Amino acid sequence: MTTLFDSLQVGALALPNRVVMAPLTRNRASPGQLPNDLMREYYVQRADPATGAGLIVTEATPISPEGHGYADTPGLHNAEQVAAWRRITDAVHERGGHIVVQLWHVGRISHVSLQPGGRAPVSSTARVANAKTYVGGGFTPVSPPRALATAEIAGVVEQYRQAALRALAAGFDGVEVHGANGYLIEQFLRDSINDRSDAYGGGIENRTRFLVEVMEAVAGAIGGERTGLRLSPVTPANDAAPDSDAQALFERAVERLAPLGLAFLHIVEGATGGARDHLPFDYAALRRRFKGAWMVNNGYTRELALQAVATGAADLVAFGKPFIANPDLTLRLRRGAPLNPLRQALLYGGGPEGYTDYPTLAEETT
Ligand code: 8OZ
Repeated sequence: MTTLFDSLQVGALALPNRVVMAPLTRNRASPGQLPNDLMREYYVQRADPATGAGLIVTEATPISPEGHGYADTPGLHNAEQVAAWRRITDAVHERGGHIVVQLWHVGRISHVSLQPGGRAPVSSTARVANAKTYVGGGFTPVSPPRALATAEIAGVVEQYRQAALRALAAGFDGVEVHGANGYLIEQFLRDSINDRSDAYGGGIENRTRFLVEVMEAVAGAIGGERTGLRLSPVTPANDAAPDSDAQALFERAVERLAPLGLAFLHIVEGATGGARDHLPFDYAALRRRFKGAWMVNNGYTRELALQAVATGAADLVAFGKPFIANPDLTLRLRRGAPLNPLRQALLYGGGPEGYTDYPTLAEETT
């Protein structure tokens, strides 16, 4: 019988176990949107395959200056950032770990103070989201966006392609495209947000066009075997109101990606960080349309995760909050050891406190 602790070949990645560290925004990058030594320590603490993640998915990482929507998130849009990430990927690999970078464009979930030239954020729509963003020191309502002109969209797709190439230059094992949680890709996918009348709006073929072009560009640049995608078909995150037919939309999206041979699909089940049964959705029907590794996420306990892999319902299970509070999460799951509680107030911004100071089991017993 297959267990959570067995190895798995995922595209080009030979993973030592099936416990994945989910992408987690922590807002601890340095000025210049640069990864730093503190972030390196945090990732290395979770990289040992004997105790930590079989695969680390980094925090969401903007592909371009316009892709930022929160203070102190690390970018992947210039050479300095590539060099800074390289110091992290080298250290993770030295520890025996595997790491992919999550490629992010926030679209309208941004604030003019974070945009180049103080300009409006870009989206599929000019309608403002009823959402807040973190601008350093606190949360503030997002700014009204500007709808991308049809002729501009190819340029954004090109930003994804360039970022994927930079990911390999930075030493990552691959990428996960962030298609979830109400950000730019979902702003194109859902008919509750996308109000365009060009080839990128209207019916399902048009609304899935941007996602498909992005995935073709990324997989075309670095190979489908190094490319994954995160989707959240029913999440309400960031004012993503339900699509009128989420089942048909996401089934068609996954069907259209089949020719790319993606390494994995990462699915947030239910409301991100909330109820797993937020709205009905047939995830198994989605999976039947995908040949690669199936990664599940959202509120998985040890019992749920063991069962998901044992029954074959999932190939990989991504843990978020438990990995923040437990650098040796895999060892703890293996042993059935208790988990450290999360210190919620220390999630976003700040220094080592609530970031690199969570103890391992070994540290607790010495
Ligand atoms: C929490 C805070 C800020 C950003 C997401 C990238 O929801 C995020 C995020 C989460 O995917």
